[in-house]
Amino acid sequence: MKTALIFGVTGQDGSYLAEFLLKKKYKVHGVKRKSSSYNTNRIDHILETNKNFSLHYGDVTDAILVMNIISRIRPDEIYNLSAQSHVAVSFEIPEYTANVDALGCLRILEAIKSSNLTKKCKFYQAGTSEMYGKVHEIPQNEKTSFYPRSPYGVSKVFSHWMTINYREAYNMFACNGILFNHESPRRGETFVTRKVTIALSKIKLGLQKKLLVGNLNAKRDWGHAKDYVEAQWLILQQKKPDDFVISTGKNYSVKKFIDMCAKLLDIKLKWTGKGINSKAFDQNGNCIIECDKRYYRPTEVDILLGDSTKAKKLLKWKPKISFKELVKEMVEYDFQNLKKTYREKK
Ligand code: NAP
Ligand code: F7E
Repeated sequence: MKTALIFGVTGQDGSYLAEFLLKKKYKVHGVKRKSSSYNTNRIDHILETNKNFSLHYGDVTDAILVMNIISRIRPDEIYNLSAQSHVAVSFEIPEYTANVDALGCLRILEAIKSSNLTKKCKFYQAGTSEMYGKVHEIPQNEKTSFYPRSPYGVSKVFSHWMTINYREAYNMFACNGILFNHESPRRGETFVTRKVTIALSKIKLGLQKKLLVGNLNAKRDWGHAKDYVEAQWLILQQKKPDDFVISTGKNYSVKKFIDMCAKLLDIKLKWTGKGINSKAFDQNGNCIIECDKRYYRPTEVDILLGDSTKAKKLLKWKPKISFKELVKEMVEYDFQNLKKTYREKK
């Protein structure tokens, strides 16, 4: 029975990866942060039912804890999914973001080395398309150079190179996944996709009047988190440690995402204006979407599009869930959930 340790298990990907590994008969350990309110809602269903799943308090900003957890569990595989993962927030708390997203990875790598686990333990680092930032070429592949545009992106570049350095210096099985945006009904509520599916569902149910957004023209290569955690596992099952781009190869604008959600909810949108003056009206003539400068970033990543040819060839990986199916699943989940909560309250 293999043992896996997941940093960031309470997050979107952590929860899907834990489910995936438990199905593969792994013993799964996860690290959760101490918080004053419950933060395990994405994994409660497995915590209650699976005896091969256990949680440990920890934080990647605490080197002693990281060291203690790793040396005690001595896992076969470590997935570092922990991060302050919100790009816009990283401009507000850059030093904290670097502490978690850059130094966090280094602390884990160093703990593997100090615990004499370099031969036994494989390591996965959750890299991101945000490292491409102001893109040097379209589409982006493993050889495309980085030009990060946020403290988040810069911190992830540090972790990317640190992972490669430990691989080369200490012969570790340490790999980077360079994952493009991936979403799901478990996506954090302040990322644009989930923010839109929740807000439009509430507007449809008469629980909210308006949705305020930022840059509608940004284009993202959006996949489903379930498909992407499978790729994370596959990366660690190869003969040699390596780095892989994981993406769908198709991109859509934020505006297109909103249009698709509105259509699924039978909201007929009529757009007026351009850029920050864009507005959308519903069939009753109510303005239900506006842009607000609060949601624009000091430096934006305008367009991302991944080329996963290497993953297709070596990992035999390709996304199973289409963009259309992803949007439908997210809209249906939020609409039905909100409808139920609203009815129960009434
Ligand atoms: P997420 O939902 O924001 O989850 C982040 C996880 O990290 C949560 O479990 C969070 O714990 C934990 N965490 C935050 N600070 C920590 C700290 N100081 N010590 C230990 N754990 C900490 O992110 P996600 O969407 O699942 O993404 C997983 C990873 O992939 C992240 O590293 C992200 O940067 C990266 N990534 C994501 C995408 C994407 O599109 N989703 C694309 C590329 C790369 P709490 O629950 O307590 O906050
Ligand atoms: O923004 C624009 C925003 O916050 C997507 C993280 O998982 O994926 C994620 O980062 C786009 C950006 O995700 C709003 O300006 C417009 O262009 O959903 P997001 P992200 O920044 O792409 C990458 C791969 C990661 O690694 C990250 O961890 O949408 N946008 N209006 C908005 N974004 C937000 N959040 N809110 C808005 O109102």
